[in-house]
Amino acid sequence: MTTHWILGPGAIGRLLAHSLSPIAATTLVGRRNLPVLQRLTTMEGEARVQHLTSFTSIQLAVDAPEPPAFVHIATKAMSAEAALESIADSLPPSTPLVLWQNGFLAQPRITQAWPGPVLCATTTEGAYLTGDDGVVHAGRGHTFVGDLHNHHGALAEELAQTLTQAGLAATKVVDIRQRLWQKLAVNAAINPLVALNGVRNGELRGEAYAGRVEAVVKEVAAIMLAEGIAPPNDGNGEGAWLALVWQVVENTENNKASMLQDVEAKRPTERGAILGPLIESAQRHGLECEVLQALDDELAEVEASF
Ligand code: KPL
Repeated sequence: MTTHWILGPGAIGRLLAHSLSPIAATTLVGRRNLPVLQRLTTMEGEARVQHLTSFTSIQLAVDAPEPPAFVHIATKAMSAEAALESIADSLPPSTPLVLWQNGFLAQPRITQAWPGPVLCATTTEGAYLTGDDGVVHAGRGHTFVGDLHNHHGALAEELAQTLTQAGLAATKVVDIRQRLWQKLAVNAAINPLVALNGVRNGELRGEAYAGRVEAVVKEVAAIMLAEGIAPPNDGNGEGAWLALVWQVVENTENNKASMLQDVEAKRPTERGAILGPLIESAQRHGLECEVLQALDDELAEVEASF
């Protein structure tokens, strides 16, 4: 049995742990211990209770269990590097990491800093927590796995097969950088606006917000072009990006986006991982980013008030 450590027992982390544990030795690693008996509510509405091992990073350092085959980092983007740091002394530096973050902040930094292989995963699986001992698998999606420099294709294939066997359909890809930026582009057009205005995704179609969505997409499309990120669905420039954004808004019209959930819970948002790389890229390429900068400033103000 291969061993997987899952750092960050949030919704995706616990969904991963529940899915992998019948086929692999799985350990959740967090800042505190969780109840040993954990409940997964499946897509079919079935409740499945499993015994999941959880450790704190301090316990890992003391107990020195056998090194894992994979370490999944499933924290929020802003916490990924600190989370890795907290267990780095318990890991051989050749250990493969799998990064599950949104945006494009942790991925390039950790890929550069970590001596072993670093895979990135982007997923459309939907899950939410129901307290310390429960997670609901709310939407079946697909996961794409690859590494930023395409040096670890065999490992990405092995992981994709393992995830698929665990019930989370996954595919190895050679364009994970493109996919991460595409997701970031969509997130940038939806998340800040809904978080700042306290509305569900579908409301962005209304008169009050649609123009602002278009203004964000205009800046984002120019940045994507400069970054060499192909427009979605073999489309053309700004129009293709806008069409994708409206498609996602429609598909997720009743969603409370993750950034809105963060603001409501007075948690730091992922603006640094979503707006940050876009603003940095715009500045590097001499492109306009006033709209993105204004959203980032407004979110910074909101966070400062927590
Ligand atoms: O991924 C999302 C999020 O909530 O972070 C979107 C696409 C905005 C859907 O809610």
